[in-house]
Amino acid sequence: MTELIPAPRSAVAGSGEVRLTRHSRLYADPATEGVGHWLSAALRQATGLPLREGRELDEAEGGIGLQLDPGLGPEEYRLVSDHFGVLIEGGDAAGVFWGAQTLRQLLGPDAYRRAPLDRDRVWSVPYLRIEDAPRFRWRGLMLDVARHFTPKEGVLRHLDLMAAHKLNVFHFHLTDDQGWRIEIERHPRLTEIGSWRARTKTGHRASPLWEDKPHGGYYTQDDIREIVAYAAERHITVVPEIDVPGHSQAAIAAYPELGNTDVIDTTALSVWDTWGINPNVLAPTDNTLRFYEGVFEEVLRLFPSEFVHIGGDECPKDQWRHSETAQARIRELGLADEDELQSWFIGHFDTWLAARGRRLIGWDEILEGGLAKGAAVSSWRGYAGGIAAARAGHDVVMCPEQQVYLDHRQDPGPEEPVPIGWVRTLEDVYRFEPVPPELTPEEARHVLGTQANLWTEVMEDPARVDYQAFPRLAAFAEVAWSALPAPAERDFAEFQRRMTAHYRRLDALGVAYRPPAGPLPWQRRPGVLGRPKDGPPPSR
Ligand code: TNX
Repeated sequence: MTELIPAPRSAVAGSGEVRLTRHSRLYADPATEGVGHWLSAALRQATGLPLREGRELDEAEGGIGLQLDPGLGPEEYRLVSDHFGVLIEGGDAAGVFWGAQTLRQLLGPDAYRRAPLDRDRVWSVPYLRIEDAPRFRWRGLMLDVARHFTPKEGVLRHLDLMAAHKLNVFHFHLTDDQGWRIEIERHPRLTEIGSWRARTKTGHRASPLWEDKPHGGYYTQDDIREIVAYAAERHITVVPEIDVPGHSQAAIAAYPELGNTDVIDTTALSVWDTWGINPNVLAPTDNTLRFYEGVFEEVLRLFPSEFVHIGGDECPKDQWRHSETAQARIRELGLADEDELQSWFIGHFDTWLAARGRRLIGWDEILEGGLAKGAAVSSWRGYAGGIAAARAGHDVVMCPEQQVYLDHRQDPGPEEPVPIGWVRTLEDVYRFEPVPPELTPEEARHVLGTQANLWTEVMEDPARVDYQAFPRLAAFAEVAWSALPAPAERDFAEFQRRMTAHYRRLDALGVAYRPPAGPLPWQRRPGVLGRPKDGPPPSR
């Protein structure tokens, strides 16, 4: 009946349909006013209908009503379409918003367009009753804007695509060796120097090819405020990531004193132009701590999210091993080794964030050497980190690279344009289970949810990002939202049947997804850019 993605908890069909006409009104009770504005703007542009504001629910007859129902839980909604019109009720405004997304799907693919194709067409919603609520409260997407920059418009577009899939956490990977993308007023060189690199390795780091063209860009603080506000209107939380103490070469290129100056000449470093794990990490000095406290102070002013991501991944310890300054710090703190030094570094920011009412989240390496109490973990190197963290009482976001790293190829065939990483097909993603069976129900409560990650080393333009993200993000959204059975029992054929309708929505949205039959000629890249064999991702 309905071809909704993600699938709702329950949908019961009636017989008949609501027709939206020039006389249809949209009523939103005060608590859902923001959703009303979003929905009327979206539907007005797609349909050309005026959808005037109703002043009370009765006036919405033959139209659309939005209101809260205190009997429903967070993000839960009920959508009833019958002879009165369409009524969407939610436990909170977010629930009503997800109901509004469902309504858009019910109206058909052209409801996703920005101008009507035909002003005379009839818009209708079948009579039905949908009851729906998410499985997880963290339904995330990470976008790496450091390796390849996505200008602000592209970020806003990702937020729209997330909303259409009922995803609600945007993990914004803002800094890395290859670029610093957020304006920090007190440290202007971070963007003056750190946001541009002279050239870029094409494809896999072992590739012999370079693109000899500067690449860069950054978001001003006003851009960030706009992005955060735009996300909030879509009930999406933006979690910023400032990656420390590894993945920091762009920052060191801008401020050489942040690096291990007693080991290498950090003034010779520039923003990195290739991929992999970078040896040039932050020095564990007071100066570095004060510098990054300044960065985080500005970050906290811009991002109201409970969680702040501090990275913590892939921090090689060689420079610390050879640095007299780092070794002196280890001795002075009575630490056992460099792993504990990293823990101390992360622990410093955990305390610092907690004192400001925020919670730290980091990649699973932050577990090594002990983790502060309230900190949460993004489990990326498989499930193991997440299991260990949940057992130790830490909250977890499950994003194992073997399952939901969308930079990895989605077909074993030689024609796949980005032949890196493990093969993860649409079906593999559909059968991904965020809660590992090893966890007891008590431990499993620490799994806040799940997240798909879009690392962009091999995604040099927006079309390539779309290709890697879709259609797999649709399968991921269903895993994150819907109460699916165990992986082996999931009905992939039925999902694919619904995908037929969903591809039409993606078409209307202008998403350059991977076509079900494989890449088109223009979507291919020469094989030298990646490694043809299955295995761990060669981008590192
Ligand atoms: C690992 S996931 C990384 C990223 C790379 C990615 C490529 C993580 C915390 N670190 O820096 O972009 O693999 O798949």
